Amino acid sequence: MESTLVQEAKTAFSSHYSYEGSIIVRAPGRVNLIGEHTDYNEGFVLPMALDMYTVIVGGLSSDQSVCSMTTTSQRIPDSERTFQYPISVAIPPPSKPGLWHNYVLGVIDQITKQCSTVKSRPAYNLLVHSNVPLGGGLSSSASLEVATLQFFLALYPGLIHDPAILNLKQQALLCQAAEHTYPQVPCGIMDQFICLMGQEAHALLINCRLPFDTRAVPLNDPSLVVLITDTQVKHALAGSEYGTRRAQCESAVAKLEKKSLRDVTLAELQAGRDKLSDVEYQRALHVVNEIHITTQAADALDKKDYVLFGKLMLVSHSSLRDQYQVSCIELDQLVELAMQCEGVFGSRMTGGGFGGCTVTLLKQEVLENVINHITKHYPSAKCYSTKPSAGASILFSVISK
Ligand code: GAF
Repeated sequence: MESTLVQEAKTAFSSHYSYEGSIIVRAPGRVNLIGEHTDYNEGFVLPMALDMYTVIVGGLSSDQSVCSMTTTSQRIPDSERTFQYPISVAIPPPSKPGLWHNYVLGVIDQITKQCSTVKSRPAYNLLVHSNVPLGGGLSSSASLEVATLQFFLALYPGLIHDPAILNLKQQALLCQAAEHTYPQVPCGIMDQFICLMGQEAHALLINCRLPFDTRAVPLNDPSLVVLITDTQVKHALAGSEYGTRRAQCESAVAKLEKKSLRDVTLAELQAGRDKLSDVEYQRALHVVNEIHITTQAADALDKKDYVLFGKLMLVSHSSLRDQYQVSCIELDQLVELAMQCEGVFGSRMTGGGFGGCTVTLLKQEVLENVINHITKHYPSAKCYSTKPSAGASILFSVISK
């Protein structure tokens, strides 16, 4: 049976473009359980794909000369919801940062650059409909990029066989490159990987160093809940500080004369402390510890040792707050509120930081109490009880190849 989200997307497409879409694709959002700001340091991350999705419905454009994209998102001003360009011109360059269509154009730009075997790229219409909270640290951006790639895999004849994107790792790297060049966010690879490779009932331990090995970790205990709590705030710092943190890590690595922070042990970091500024030391300390506890946490989950997993979540949160300094009052408050409740194993901020969401591991039997407690003291918090889901897919396509 089709989900409500897909039905809404189909209806929105036909009412906007006055014909039925011939392709439907979707890509999930994600929550990272542990391993924050480690991906661009070649470390480990442990995310899971969510049962929240970006759906794209679309098809060939009726006049074959204009490409058009539109979104149903109410968070985007009316005047910016639709974007069009003639197929005869080159793909428009990135426009003002923050515009949603940059994510779609970035993927098209990378397909054009990387997928040389594909000659025919007809004009299209597409509509984006999503229930992944925008800017909430649940990877709405990667979810849109990955859904966009699925859409063009279905639309462009032969693209699915292009050697540049035959496997999911290549597809994730293409989407990451799109995010670097169009929205110009210097993100790591975690989000695109999990949006493509998520598995039902599993979290995914990703080794963010070539060749990017992954290990599925079962997460299907019915007595357990992964609760996401949205602060509903996004501080302005979020954009610029991400790049600053990356630069601080790179500078620390250069001074320690290593290839990446993945190669630095705690003892080496302490021995090299004099070479680093205090800020660089604190940043590196977070990364080195976080990489270590992420693999420990994956092992704990394997053994269903939720007590240890919860403790490691708290260690991660404190380090993100104190050493990496990417938390904020609202995230700290939500973690504290969750930890005041019986039956909660652990809680931490998730994603880039400076707002967005926390992730909490708790017993199913206390879920209602925990939500009541959190929303009593933080009334604007939005809570989602989630389960690990599968990665992106083409749900429907009737384009002839
Ligand atoms: C954002 C980035 F996109 C990821 O690559 C990752 O670095 C994360 O912040 C922090 O762990 O989601």
